[in-house]
Amino acid sequence: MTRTEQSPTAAGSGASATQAFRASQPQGTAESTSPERVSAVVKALLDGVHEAIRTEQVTYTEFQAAKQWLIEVGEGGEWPLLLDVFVEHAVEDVASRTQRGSKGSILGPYYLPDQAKLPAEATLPMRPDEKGTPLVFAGQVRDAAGRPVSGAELDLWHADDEGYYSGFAPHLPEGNLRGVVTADEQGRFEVITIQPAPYQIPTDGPTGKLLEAAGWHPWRPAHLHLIVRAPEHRPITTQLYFEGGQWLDSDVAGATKPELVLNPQPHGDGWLRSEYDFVLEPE
Ligand code: MBD
Ligand code: FE
Repeated sequence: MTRTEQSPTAAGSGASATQAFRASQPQGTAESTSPERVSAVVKALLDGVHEAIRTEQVTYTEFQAAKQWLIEVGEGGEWPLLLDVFVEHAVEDVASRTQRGSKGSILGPYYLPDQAKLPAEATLPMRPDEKGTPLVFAGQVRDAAGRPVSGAELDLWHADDEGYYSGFAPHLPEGNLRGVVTADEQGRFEVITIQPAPYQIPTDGPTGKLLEAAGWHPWRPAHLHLIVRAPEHRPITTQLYFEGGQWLDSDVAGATKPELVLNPQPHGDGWLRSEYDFVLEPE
């Protein structure tokens, strides 16, 4: 295949993200919501839309352009991307109000379940010639009382040195830079990977077109995604960023928090090493 045929497209990653989301969902969630709840939330949402239309005196031309654009969001499979970039941080903010333990962040559209199971000291699956600064990511999982959580799982995934995620870019092998690490007796883990690049929202899809039309940049700062879980503990979905990283103060997805910034140190031979501990609260 030529480079052009292999290049990730917005429509390609959108379709994959839509498919991954569908596969992750239990059936019947909408049916179990009471009419009172649906009415309250939808009314608040519509009130917000009507208010924006009146305040900004939105014209028919603009209304029809918005309709056209929304149709394209669906056709491009970009609902997961659009919602996770612009909306999920507010849902996570609400969820985090009842969460003690380590800080969480948004899941985003590129999680895939059932990745390679790895021991406490492991290297994430990567290509033999994987580009990027090697990074050792180590730490310990403890409970609210400070006791090690033996056998906790770290489900890890991140973009490569060009900002692409395996499973959502056809040129990358399945499972690249993804893995489920099981911590040791002491809740400790030490994972070798590479430092990811910042992520750019595809500019050739409807989300990218909106960003361009609004004059907003399409970037997320470089980040690691994690779900940390253990039996009888509330799982933590989070992201870790890199001190001094570009876009850290202007994440397009609004998903950074000061507690989630790593400060990797030189570890010899051009490698970096960073430690981060997690605290899980009881379920
Ligand atoms: C990402 O990599 C991501 O983490 C989020 C939340 C949205 C788009 C791309
Ligand atoms: Fe991401």
